[in-house]
Amino acid sequence: MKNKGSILKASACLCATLLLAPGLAAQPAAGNNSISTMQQAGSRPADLIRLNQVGYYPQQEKVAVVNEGKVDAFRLIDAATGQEVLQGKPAYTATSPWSDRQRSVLDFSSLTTPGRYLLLAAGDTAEVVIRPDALQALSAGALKSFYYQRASMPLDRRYAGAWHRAAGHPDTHVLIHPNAAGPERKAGDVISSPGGWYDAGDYNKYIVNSGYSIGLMQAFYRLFPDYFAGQRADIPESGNQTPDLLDEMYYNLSWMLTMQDPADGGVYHKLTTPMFEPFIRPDECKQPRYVVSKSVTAALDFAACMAQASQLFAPYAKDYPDFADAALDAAQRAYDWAVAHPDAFYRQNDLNEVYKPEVSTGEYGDSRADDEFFWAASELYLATGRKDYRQMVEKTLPKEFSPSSWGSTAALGVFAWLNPSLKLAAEDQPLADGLKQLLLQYADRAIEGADRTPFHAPYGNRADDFGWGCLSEKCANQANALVYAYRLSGNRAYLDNARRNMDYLLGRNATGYCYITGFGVKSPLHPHHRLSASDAVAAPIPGLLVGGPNPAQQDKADYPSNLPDESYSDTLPSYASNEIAINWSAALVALASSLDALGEK
Ligand code: G3I
Ligand code: 9MR
Repeated sequence: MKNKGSILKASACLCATLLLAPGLAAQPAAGNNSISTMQQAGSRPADLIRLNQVGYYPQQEKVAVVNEGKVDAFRLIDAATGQEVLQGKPAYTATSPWSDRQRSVLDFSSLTTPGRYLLLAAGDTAEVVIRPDALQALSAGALKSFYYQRASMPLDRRYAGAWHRAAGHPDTHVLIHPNAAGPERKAGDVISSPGGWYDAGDYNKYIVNSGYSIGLMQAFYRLFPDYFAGQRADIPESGNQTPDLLDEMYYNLSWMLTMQDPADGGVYHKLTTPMFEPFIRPDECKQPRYVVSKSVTAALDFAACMAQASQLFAPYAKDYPDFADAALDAAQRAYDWAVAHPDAFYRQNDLNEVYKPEVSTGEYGDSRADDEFFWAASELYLATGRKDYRQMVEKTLPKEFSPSSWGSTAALGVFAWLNPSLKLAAEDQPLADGLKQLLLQYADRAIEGADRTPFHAPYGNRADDFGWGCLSEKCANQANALVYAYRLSGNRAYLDNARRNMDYLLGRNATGYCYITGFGVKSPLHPHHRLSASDAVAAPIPGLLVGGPNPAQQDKADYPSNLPDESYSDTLPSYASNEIAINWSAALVALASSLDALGEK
C-alpha cells in the first residue's frame, strides 16, 4: 500500500500512547495486510468518549461526545510528550430521543496541528488522530474490499495478504432455472457466467445490487476524476493506465454482460444457489448455480450502469478495447427489453409456487420501476441524445430528492444530470436546474438543527434512521447527497454535515463502534460474512461497512439493546445488523473518497 510507511510509523509512536494510557487498545493497521498488527477491539477503563477513531483533517470541525453523565471540563494532551495542548468545557448537552440519557458534546476544533493526542474527560481517555491524509487509507481500503469480494478467481497473497484464498465458484457451468426458460434457452441449459463480486455475506450475485453499487461509485468517480486517477488500491490491475476504481468496476461489469440473454436483451435477475450456502469457503461450495427469471429492475439497473460505464471507459480503450461500445450496445438492448416488459417484477414467492427447485436467497424485489426508468433513461439520454430516452426522463421525473438505496435509484439519475463536467444543451438546462433545486432543498432539510443533536450529526436522530443497512442507506448516502450538494453550491454547511455523518460511522455514536472492519479502535470482529468466517484468519477482511443498528432484529440474534441506535450485535448470526454488502461498501467508497478528495476544504 502506498502509505504503508506512514502506518508503520504511526504504530511506532503508538507505543508512547499505550504507555500513557494503559487501557487503550492499539489502532489496527488499517489496510496493512499484516494481521499481527490487527488488534482486538479495545475496552477502555470507562468506555464513555465517542469520537472519530480513524482521523481528523487538521482544519476539520472536531467534536467528541461523552455518552453519559455530567461533564464539567475536558482536556487534550500530546500523546508523545504528555503536555497539555487544550482545555475546554462542553459546548452543549443534549438528551437522547429514546431515553433520558444526557450526552455532552465537546468541541476541540481549535486544535489543528497534525499529531496524536489523548482526550481526557469524565474519567475516560480516548485517542485523537489529526493528519492531513486522515481518510486516505480508509478510502483505498473501502475500494479494496471489492477485490476481496471477487468470485471465480484465486486471491493472491501479494494483494490479499493474510486473506489470500483459492478460487471458488467458477460459474462456467450455470443452469437456466425453469423460471428463466425461454424459446432459445431451455430449463437446464448451461451458460457460462464467471467473475463478478459476491453480493455480501452470501456467495450469490445479484444484478439489481450490482448495477446500483456500480452506479453509485461511478457517480462519485465522475465528481472527482482527478482524485481517482491518482488513487492506488493495490489490486492486480493497479499497474495499468486505468484508474483503480474503474478497474475494479470492470471486474463486475464484465460478469454483468454475461447475464444478458443475447436472444432478447433481457437480463437475469440473479445468479444463485437455491439456498444460502453454509459458512464454508468458496472452494468448498458444491450447490448448483442457476440464473433465474429476467426482471425489469435488473434490466434497468444494468442499462443505467452500462451506459454510464460506456462514457467513463471510453478514454481507457488501451486497457479495455471495445468495452465502451459493447457496454452502450448492451445498455440499449436491456433498456428496450424493459420498455417491452414494464411489469416484469421479480417475485420470488410467486415463482416458487410454480417452479422447482425453490429459491430462497436474497430477493432484491421491487414493486415500482419509475426510479429505475428515470436513472436508466437519464444515463442513456446523456450518452446518446436520443429523444425517446428524454421523453422517459420527463415521464418519470422525481418530485423530491431522497438519498439512493438499492431499491430507490432516482438519486443516481439526479446525479447524472448534475455531473459538473457535463455540457448540457440549452433546452436541457431547465430540467437540470429543477433537479438541482430538489437536491438543495433536501440538503437544507437534512442539516437543520444537526449541530444541537446528541451526536452532532444530521443522521441518527429519528427512529427510522435505523434499520437493515441503515449505516449506508441512511447515514452514508445522506452524507453523499450533501457532498454532491456542496459541489454544486459551495455551501460549506453541507460539507461539514457530510463529515459529521462520517464521524458517526467512525465512532461518534451510541455503541462506540467504528463500523468498518479493520479500522479504528473498536470495530466489528464477527461480521455475517462467509468469506471472513470461513478463512483461517481471526480478523475479518478489512474495509467493510456493516449494516448497522436495526431495531427490527429480523435475525433474532442476541442484541445488547432494543434502543434504535444501540440495536447492533457484533455476532456472526446477526445478518440483520452485522452483515456486509457491496451496496453498503459502495456508499462508503463514495463518501470516504469524496471527503478525502476534498481534504482540507
Ligand atoms: O422499508 C421498510 C420500512 O418502511 C420499515 O419501516 C422498516 C421496518 O423494519 O422496514 C423497511 O424494509 C426493510 C428493507 O430492508 C429496507 O431496505 C425490510 O424490513 C427488510 O427486511 C429489508 O431487508 C433487506 C434484506 O435483504 C432482506 O430482504 C435489505 O434491504 C437488503 O439490503 C438485504 O439484502 C441482502 C440480500 O437479500 C442477500 N445478500 C445479502 C444482502 C444484505 O443483507
Ligand atoms: O446468510 C444470509 C444473508 O446473507 C441474508 O442477508 C439473510 C437474509 O436474506 O439471510 C441469511 O441467511 C439466513 C437465512 O435467511 C435464515 N437462516 C439462517 C441464515 C444465516 O445463517
